[in-house]
Formats: sequence, C-alpha cells, structure tokens
Amino acid sequence: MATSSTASKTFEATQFKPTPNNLEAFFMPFTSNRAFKAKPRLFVKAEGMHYTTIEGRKVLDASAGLWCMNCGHGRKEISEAVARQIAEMDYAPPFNMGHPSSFELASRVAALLPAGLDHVFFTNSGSESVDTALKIALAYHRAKGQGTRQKLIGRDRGYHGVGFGGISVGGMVNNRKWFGNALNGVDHLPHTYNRAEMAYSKGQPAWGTHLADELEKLVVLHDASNIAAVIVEPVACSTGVLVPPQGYLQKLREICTKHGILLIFDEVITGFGRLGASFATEYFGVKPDLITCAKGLTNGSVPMGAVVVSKDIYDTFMNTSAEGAIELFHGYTYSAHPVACAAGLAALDIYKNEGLFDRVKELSPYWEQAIHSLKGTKHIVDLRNIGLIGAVELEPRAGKPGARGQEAFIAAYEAGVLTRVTGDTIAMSPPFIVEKSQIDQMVNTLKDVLSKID
Ligand code: PXG
Ligand code: PLP
Repeated sequence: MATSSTASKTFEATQFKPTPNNLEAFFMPFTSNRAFKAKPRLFVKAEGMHYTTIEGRKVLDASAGLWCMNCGHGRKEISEAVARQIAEMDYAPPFNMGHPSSFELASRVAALLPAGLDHVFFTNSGSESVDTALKIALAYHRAKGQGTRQKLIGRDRGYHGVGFGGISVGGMVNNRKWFGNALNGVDHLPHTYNRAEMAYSKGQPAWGTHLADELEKLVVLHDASNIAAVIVEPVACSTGVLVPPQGYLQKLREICTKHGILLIFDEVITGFGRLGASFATEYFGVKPDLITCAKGLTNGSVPMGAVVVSKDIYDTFMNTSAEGAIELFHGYTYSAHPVACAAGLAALDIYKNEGLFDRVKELSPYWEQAIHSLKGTKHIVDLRNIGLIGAVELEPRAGKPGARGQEAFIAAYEAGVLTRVTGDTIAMSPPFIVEKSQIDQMVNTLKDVLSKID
C-alpha cells in the first residue's frame, strides 16, 4: 500500500513522469541513495559515444560507462549475436556439460596474451574473477604440497571488487571497515603515489621503483613459505589512477619469482586495450602468473569475467589429481554463459576488425596533452595519464573530503559530460572510438566547470 511518504518518491511526484514506478525499492550500489532519489539521473538510451537522459539530453560518455564500454555503445554486432544466441540456446550447464562458444572464447582470450598464459576460467564479474584467482592460488600451492603458502598480499589503495577476498586484499578503507574481519592472513604493500615526487608526471613516474622492495620486507616478516600470492592492479584505477613507477612492476615480478610467490595482475580495467595494448602485461612487458579480467571482455554488454592462468598452474591441477577427479572445486551457475560468450566473441571481433587497441595507442599522445592542458585550472593539484586513462586531482575542501569532486562530477554531467569520481579525483576513460573533438569537449567542459565551482 502506498503511504504518503513513498508516494512522494514516485516518478509521478517528480518532474520526469516516465512510467508508473517508484524509486524506493532499488537499494543502489555505491551511491548516496537519498541524494540520488531526491534528484535522479536516469539514462534511457546509448549510442556510440553518447547516453541520452530521460529528459532527452545527450551526455558524452567520458568514462565508458564504468570503464567497460571500450567499443562504444549500441554495437549492433553484439546485440545481434546476443539475440541469435538467446534464441538458439539460452543456457547450458557449465558443470559436466559444455557448449562450443565457451571453448572458442577461451582460446581467443588466451590468444591475446603472451605464450604460457593460456587457460581461461569464466566468471560473471571482476569481483568473482578476483575471488576465483585467490582461490586458485591457494589450491595451486596446496596441490604442489606447499599448503603452508596461504597469505595473500594486496596493496594499499588497491581495488579488487567487493567479494570478501577482494575487499581483504583491497586497500580502500570504506570498502573494508564496515564488514568485519573478512579474510585473515592478508598483508599489504604500500601504494605507489607520492604527489611531492610525481605530480604532473606524463605516463609512468620516474620516482618510486624502490617501493617494490617493500615486498622483500614482507617476505622477511612472514617467510616466503607462508605466502601464496601478490595481487596488484598494473594501474590502480578505481582509487584515482595511480600509474606504476617505471620499473616497479618488473621488480615485483623478480621478487615473486625469486620466492615462488604467484603474481596476479588484476586487469579488470586494463584488459582489452585500455592502455593501447591487448593487456597491461603486454604494455609493460611483465608476465604475471594469473590475470583477472571482466568489463571489456563483453564490452560491458553482458556480465562476464575471466581468470587467465599460466600453463604451469593448469598443468599442476591436471597432474596432481586422480584420473577422472574434478581438478578444481569451484565454479558458477553462469560460468561461460552462452549469451555472455556470444557477446564476448562479438566484442573481440570488433576490437580486431576496427584495430581498436592500436587506435588507443595512436590517440594516447593527444589524450596526454589534452589532460595536461588542464594544468593551472582552479582547484587542480595533479594530473595523471596512461593509455586512454586520465585523472584530474582536485584540492579537497577543508574538512569535507570528496565534496568538491562530487560537485564537479554533477556539474560536468549537467554540462553534458559523464565522468567518474572517486573522492576528489575525477577520472576519464572514454570508449576507444572517441574522436579528438570529443576529447577537447571533455577537457573544455572540465575547465569550465572547475572555474565555476568553489
Ligand atoms: N578489480 C578491479 C581492478 C576493478 O577495477 C573489480 C575488480 C571488480 O569488478 P566488478 O565487475 O565486480 O565490479 C574492478 C571494478 C570506478 C569503478 O569507477 C571501478 C570498478 C567498478 C565500478 C566502478 O572506479 N572496477
Ligand atoms: N545459493 C544457493 C542457494 C544456490 O543454490 C546457488 C547455486 O546453485 C548459489 C547460491 C550460487 O549461485 P551462483 O552459482 O549463481 O554463483
């Protein structure tokens, strides 16, 4: 029964009047529900580089949705493949049964990665990919008779999704402090950001390589025989775009190899072209043992994630279990869902046919100069970039961290550009089909917005 208080939150009571509906029931993720429901921002259409709001206003997508719409919106190749698949076969159980496109997609994902990273486990999101990768790391050591290797090492300011594993190795306080102890046996490396040393760096900062040596200190503290894996984002994106110092990832790799510790790259954002190479592993020339990915795998159109594991890891599972036994006691109802596989295959075709990873590489210098052209704009204290990722860091308002960032985000949206905000950092990561004139629009809108807000 509608009470007057719920009635006041119906669409009818707002200026939009789209459908007989009510904003109350949906408990929105990572959103101020009360602020949003008091003044909703609703998208109803998406095509190419733009969303259309419920009021009929076009908004330029400077964030590729949530870092996932790499090929842009409304790709017919994907929607048609999805429609065909759902009509042909809507679902097939992934345990004990299979369907052809899951094998094809796994091969095609592996083909994008360096030799030796060639087995693919499917999930439905980045968070599930992270939890899957952490579980595979633990089970791998146990299968090798090294079951004491149980500690997982993440990094301060890391984001690895919202599962209990992901928040444990993650390093964002608000994502952790409400949820009890989560996993025990976790430690963290320091993050790599130091504004005094690296403000306004273009691409990888020259300072900070030595921060990888902190891993040696953790090895001394815990002993290598107790450490299973280190997980890092090659570029820490959600936390405000922290670009790795030159040589840092190489050094992490060397230390992990020396001590028999698995290295996991969380490429949920950097996978599928964001840096102008297929994956960050190719871009940085550093090969981890496992890679987590999601988002761009299906161009954000159908939820899907994946964990790519090395040949050594896969072979260890195959060679240490009894003939006919299940090698990994893990999987999801929707692992390798046929509709997601169809979307993934269609997205990979678009990347290839349109040369979109190369397009990112070609656009990167223009992007870099556009981002850094904001230097000197009111409130800005740092600018960072790599590939088609840019971050604009604002001085926080005294005593109100995040308030200026949120206001800038809303003002940019109202001025027709969708960005992404975390604290007082505005991040931009457009679809790879972005035109130079649209990059100019993003930067000019931000310049204008920042000059007008307090
Ligand atoms: N790992 C990394 C590195 C991510 O960036 C996840 C795991 C979790 O993926 P799912 O699919 O479970 O959300 C992510 C997700 C933002 C933002 O604006 C970033 C993410 C998700 C939502 C918003 O920074 N990254
Ligand atoms: N909860 C219950 C009661 C279930 O039966 C299942 C799967 O069968 C799950 C959770 C896990 O769901 P999913 O496989 O979609 O992750």
